[in-house]
Amino acid sequence: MVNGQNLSPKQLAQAIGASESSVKRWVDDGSIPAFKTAGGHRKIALRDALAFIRARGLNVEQPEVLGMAEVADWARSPADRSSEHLFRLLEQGHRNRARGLLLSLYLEGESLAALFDGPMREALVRIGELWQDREDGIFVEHRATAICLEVLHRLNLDFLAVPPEGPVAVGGACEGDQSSLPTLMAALVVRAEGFHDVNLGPNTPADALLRAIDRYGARIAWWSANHVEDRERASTELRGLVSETADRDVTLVLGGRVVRALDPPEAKHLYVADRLGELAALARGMLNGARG
Ligand code: B12
Repeated sequence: MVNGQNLSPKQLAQAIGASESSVKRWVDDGSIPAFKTAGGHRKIALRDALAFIRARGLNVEQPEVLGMAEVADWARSPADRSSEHLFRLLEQGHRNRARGLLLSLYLEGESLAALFDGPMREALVRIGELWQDREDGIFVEHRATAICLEVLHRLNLDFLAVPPEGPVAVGGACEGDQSSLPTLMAALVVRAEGFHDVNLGPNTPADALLRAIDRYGARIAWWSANHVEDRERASTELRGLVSETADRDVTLVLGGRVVRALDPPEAKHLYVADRLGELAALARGMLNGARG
């Protein structure tokens, strides 16, 4: 089991079924970032070990060693990883198995955007249909959301390092919108591309987003609109946000199920997206442009 989120070469070797000397060699040639303890022992941060596993497409034989016991069933045998299966696990409240399925897809190298736009979104669409004809639909929806949040928090806190430097992306869900999943997903997606993310969460007024853009000198601001109380008011707020940001060095990325209904204006610095994959591509493009 991991100690303080750091692994010894021996532990990583055990997890991936490799020899300890191979792992030490990868550390020494720089393939795996590592540091040395006061006693001179090599240590590997869990998130660096996971990045290495994902990048090389390595098989994880003992996920328990990485503190991911819930992945074990999926890692050891070919199992059903479809959105349909995830839906059933979420619907029945099997939190460990649902977490295991999603985290095993992540370990196998699936991009975050693909994970979120694909199985997670698809399973939640099905969950969202339940309340119409089932008495327990709302309870099931809340429980499924909580399980998905657990996965996102795990990715957030344990698996994805926030780059200490680099461009900043800020964002949130619009005022009146209680959704916490899409805006947290957007934060993780831009972070995975190398941005320092600041997620303001659900129910964020445009004015607060504007302040965050200025405070951080943000290059990207994402805004997710999934529910609005008053469409006209939200549309006016959105127009204000677009015009206020026109002369700042920021790209506004709008998404969410009701965003197009708010009739966003045309603007050079504005991008309206249907999927998080588009946000990932835009963030990647901006960083490549900055490097090139
Ligand atoms: C979970 C959920 C809730 C939870 C949210 C909890 C939380 N902490 O997040 C709670 C219980 C609060 C909730 C409440 C309500 N909900 Co609700 N909810 C859902 C559910 C099941 C999943 C939403 C979700 O998070 N999906 C996961 C994300 C990842 O997928 P997504 O939202 O589709 O977003 C994708 C894209 O839009 C895009 N995207 C989204 N944002 C952004 C931002 C950027 C920048 C980019 C690039 C892309 C992007 O990428 C995402 C991934 O592909 C949906 C079902 C569904 N079909 O979506 C219903 C659903 C959205 N809810 C619905 C309703 C009606 C409501 C309520 C009005 C119910 C009520 N009467 O109170 C309230 C509104 C609350 C409010 N003020 O916000 C309806 C909306 C119907 C409609 N006509 O639009 C739905 C569709 C259920 C249904 N089938 O009827 N809900």
